[in-house]
Amino acid sequence: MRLENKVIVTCAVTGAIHTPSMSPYLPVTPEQISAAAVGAAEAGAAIVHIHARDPVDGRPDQSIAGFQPIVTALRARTNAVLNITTGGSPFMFVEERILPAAHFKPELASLNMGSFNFGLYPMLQRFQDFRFSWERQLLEDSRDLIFRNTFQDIEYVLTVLRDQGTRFEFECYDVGHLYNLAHFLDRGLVQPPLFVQTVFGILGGIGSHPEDVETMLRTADRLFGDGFFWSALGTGKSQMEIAKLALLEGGFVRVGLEDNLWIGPGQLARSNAEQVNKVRQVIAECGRTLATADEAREMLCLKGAAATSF
Ligand code: KMH
Ligand code: ZN
Repeated sequence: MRLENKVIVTCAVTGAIHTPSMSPYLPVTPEQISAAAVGAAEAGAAIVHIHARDPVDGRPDQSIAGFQPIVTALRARTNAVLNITTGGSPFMFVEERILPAAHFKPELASLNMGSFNFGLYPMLQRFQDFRFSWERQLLEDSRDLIFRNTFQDIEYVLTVLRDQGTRFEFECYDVGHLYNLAHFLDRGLVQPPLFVQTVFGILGGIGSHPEDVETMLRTADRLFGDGFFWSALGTGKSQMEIAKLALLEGGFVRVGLEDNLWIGPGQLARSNAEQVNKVRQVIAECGRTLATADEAREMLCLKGAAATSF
């Protein structure tokens, strides 16, 4: 792993996993999503990871029109690196998921490195009252959900976005996904330094035990040597524990309401910035400092905001 004392904090402000009835603080409209991202950047996030939603009912929306007001507002209001999702919702096909990143040509886009079961239905135990029928349905339907990211899908995203100079947040949810990334490295389809985002605690992926973190880090170290920057995200209540483990090992962190709605036991986070501020304290306790957006651009070899199409 490439070691840096500076920490790149990514904040994923809304995602496609949580639903509006789960938290009144989940950003849904373009105004809420862009305000959340600006707030996260002001709190210290160098990168904001963006999804869009239908402003009326909060459904994931991967249309160019859905992203347009968000990226336009962010370009005007923050210097943070905009990372546009190509994961979209795990229920969508890759042709739909790639649309906003192919159109807006961001500096950074997410890329999911393998297919796996994506079980959201355990959240039905915690949340029972939903304002919109699609919310319960989404959780129920995840019993039979495979988040499809075949070699062909990955190669498609890689080649379309690479030709426009977009680099990637490689999302790896299990050990095999690191090997898939190594396969694309061997084929020359991805270039170091790789920005490897290891994801812990999705039902269907690796767990969030410290040994799971160790396994992912050691495997990535063996496969990529000093050719990668490591970042980690823990879902749900594991968020800050995983962040601390990653920070102590020299990694970067991702927080945000996409992956965790909470700020403490039984206490909903009132904003994305609140989680960024919390992880900043952990960063300081670990003797590390925050990377600015421009420092993140330099480390990750990004093309710069001026070269995007928004
Ligand atoms: N919520 C993450 C675990 C993507 O946007 O490409 C999944 C994600 C996928 O971030
Ligand atoms: Zn995402």
